[in-house]
Amino acid sequence: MKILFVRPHLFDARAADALEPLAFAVLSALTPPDVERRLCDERLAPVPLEADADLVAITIETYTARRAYEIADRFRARGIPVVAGGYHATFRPDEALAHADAVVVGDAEAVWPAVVRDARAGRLRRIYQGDGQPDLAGVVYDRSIFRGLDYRKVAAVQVGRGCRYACDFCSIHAFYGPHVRYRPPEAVAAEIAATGRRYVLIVDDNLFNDRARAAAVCEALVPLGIQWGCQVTTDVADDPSLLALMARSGCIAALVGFESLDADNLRQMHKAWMLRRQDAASAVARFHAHGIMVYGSFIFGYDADTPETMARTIAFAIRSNLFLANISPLTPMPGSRLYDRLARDGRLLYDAWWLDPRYGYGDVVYRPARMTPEALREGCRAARAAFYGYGSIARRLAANARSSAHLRLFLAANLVSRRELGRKLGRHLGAAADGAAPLAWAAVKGASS
Ligand code: B12
Ligand code: SF4
Repeated sequence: MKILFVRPHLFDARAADALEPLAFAVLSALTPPDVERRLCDERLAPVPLEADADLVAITIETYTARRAYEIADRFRARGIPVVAGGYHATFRPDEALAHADAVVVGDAEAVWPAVVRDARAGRLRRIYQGDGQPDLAGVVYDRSIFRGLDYRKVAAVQVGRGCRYACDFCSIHAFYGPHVRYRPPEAVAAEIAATGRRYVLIVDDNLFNDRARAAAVCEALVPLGIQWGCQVTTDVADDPSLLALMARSGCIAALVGFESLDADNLRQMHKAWMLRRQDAASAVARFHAHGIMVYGSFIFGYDADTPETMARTIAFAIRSNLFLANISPLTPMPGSRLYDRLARDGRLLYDAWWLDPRYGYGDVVYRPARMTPEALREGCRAARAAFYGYGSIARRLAANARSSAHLRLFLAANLVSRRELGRKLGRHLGAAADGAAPLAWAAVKGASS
């Protein structure tokens, strides 16, 4: 039996920020050894639509759904069954089933062996309900599936799943609920050591779910001599000893979800707990004091936002010498409370923006309270242009370049972000809109890097 794993991109084009998609390392480890398996990541190479396979297993995120369905349709037209999984397939299984023979809802660990067995026997079920809470202690990530693929030289590693918070807009809470699970720190350290990589991204959505566990992970990383990045909530900044331990174990950069500088917005996001903490500027200063660069995440478009609040926020991001900034218009993801609220209030501009051919990356898909959708979209564009302008990069570089490692990472990440944004903004999801272009991008346009 041959399984083709497919990781679609947002469009039929290449991406410069592709990291190893761990979902396939998990699926590969769960697949019986006599099954031939191969991963195609559309961000690196075109999908081999003519490939010989007995089963196609495709991962679907909301932004990649349109493209994933195009690819799935092509394989199914050749009589090859398709199984879908991942965030979007979990939130919209019925939609996915219009393009796939089977959908795995939730985590795959508990059901993937049954999917392979049923596919072999030619009797796939429509829905496989993953056990929401597989024990992460036993999860194996088979990285041999990435062999020969030209990913960035950064090992993506997972320490745990879930988040203790429940932000209104977040897919993580919608996917995992209130449960947080962890891998043993020594298993994480052993996996990192086996990759031989010097640079590591811990992909957890919040590494700071549990102080003792976060500290244990850092302790396990110290002997490895690696440099690593992670995602954390701002409350880490209240804990100087943990910041010091993070730095000692090689943490060089952290993505921090500030989301908004406005108290009413934070309340509406269910992030009121942040108001009891120190302000954003002093949080950034504390990370910097330990040599940890700060990648700030900001969402514009909650009800208190206006063009002025956006301008003020981006001035803060530049003045605070953030390493990177993720600046997004509020985008309701299916499954989130935000999506349901905006739908209920009749504020959505599209029924399912991720499938709508009018939607372009970075567009606003709902009616903001205090400005037009266009003003919000343009405000975000202006904010990104200001933050990733060469003047801002030079200023922020001077403040962040404490070592040659900081300097290299800062420059590479800022230049890639600047370029990727230029490529993505306004672009329609899925294959080229005119329908004339073939699905596989390589033959199409020198759009790749
Ligand atoms: C690292 C990361 C990135 C990295 C790179 C990802 C990569 N591999 O190259 C970067 C920074 C580039 C990135 C970019 C983006 N990301 Co991202 N990313 C992540 C993150 C933090 C970790 C992914 C991961 O490795 N997970 C670990 C694996 C093991 O978990 P998993 O993928 O969920 O897989 C399990 C199940 O879902 C299931 N499963 C998954 N796929 C399949 C397929 C089949 C066939 C089966 C059976 C099962 C199955 O089984 C797996 C094992 O149980 C996730 C959050 C998260 N915790 O997953 C966000 C996340 C996936 N990203 C998200 C988003 C929105 C984006 C962007 C669109 C952001 C943007 N606005 O541009 C971009 C575009 C990505 C793209 N090009 O397609 C959202 C997706 C939400 C949604 N509803 O779809 C997430 C969930 C973050 C969030 N907080 O909401 N991302
Ligand atoms: S803190 Fe981050 S990961 Fe946790 S629920 Fe909020 S946005 Fe999601």
